[in-house]
Amino acid sequence: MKNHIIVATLAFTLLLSCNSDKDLLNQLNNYNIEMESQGYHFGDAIQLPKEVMKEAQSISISFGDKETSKLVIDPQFFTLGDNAVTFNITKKNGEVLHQDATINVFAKQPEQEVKYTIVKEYPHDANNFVQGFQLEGNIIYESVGQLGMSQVMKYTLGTTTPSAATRQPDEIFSEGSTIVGDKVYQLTWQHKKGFIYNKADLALIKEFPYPNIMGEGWGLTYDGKHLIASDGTKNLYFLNPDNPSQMVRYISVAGNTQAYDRLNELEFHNGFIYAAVWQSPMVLKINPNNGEVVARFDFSTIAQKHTKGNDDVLNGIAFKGDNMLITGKNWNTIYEVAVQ
Ligand SMILES: [Ca+2]
Repeated sequence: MKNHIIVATLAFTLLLSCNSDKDLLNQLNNYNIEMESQGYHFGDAIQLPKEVMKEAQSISISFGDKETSKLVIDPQFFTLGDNAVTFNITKKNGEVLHQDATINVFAKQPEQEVKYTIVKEYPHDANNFVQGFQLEGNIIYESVGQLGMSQVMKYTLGTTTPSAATRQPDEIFSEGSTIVGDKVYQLTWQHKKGFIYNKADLALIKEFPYPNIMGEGWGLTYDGKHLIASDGTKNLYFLNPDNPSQMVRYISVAGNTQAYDRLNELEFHNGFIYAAVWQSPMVLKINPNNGEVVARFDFSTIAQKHTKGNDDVLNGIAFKGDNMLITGKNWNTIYEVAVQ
């Protein structure tokens, strides 16, 4: 009889403990879900529910290979945008509970919504699945994607016939491109390598492997010092043009109320990075120092005319003086827009 009581008591205690662990994790989960939409800013304290704090001997947050016991949004550990973390809660009885969460860190200032007017329209070859797009003088340099159709080309704005073009092998899917001095650099999607061409005739000079951190190649631009590449995440990578396999630094991108990822075609202009967002009619203007989105262009009225499915999306940004040129994958038009 006595044994039965002991067993029953133990089972009951275990059950209580399990229930309280479950409650604790539920509390933490509700809090994390609420904070995911609200987001944090750098320097904010992470104020976990008091029920969690009361039960905890210590709490740490781990991020893959990094771990901190400071409950503060410290830029040493967190990046702008979404951060996949695990909360590790050591209870007073020594038991350790874990819970995964997404912590969003947002930009301090709201994005400015920029108005624009269409100044002029130019033809764009609707066969071109545009992945890289830049204007120099009156010449468009364009990288065209799709297997079996990938190439780099140049043509005069207002025409669609290339004055030079170089095809890639059939297995290559071309991505972003940019001009650096007398060369053109071009990324590939999943081959983890890029090409360098002679700008004058687009003759291939050499290839280079990506730095390991880049999963794929998406967009590419040049700020006068570094190549800036996107890989479909929230990150932009600054590469040394003399050795593009070397990453100098990277930034993560976010706005004031939302994280952005799938950053695609890029353009550097007057101290800011402009980025298309894959499958969105939005162009972001990004501070290259910290990744904060300072302004946003909503091109949905233009994109609606051309986007019928998932592929034919806005993806070309160039500048003609201070006017922006925009086009998209398989669009038949390049738009010159004056922005405020
Ligand atoms: Ca561009």
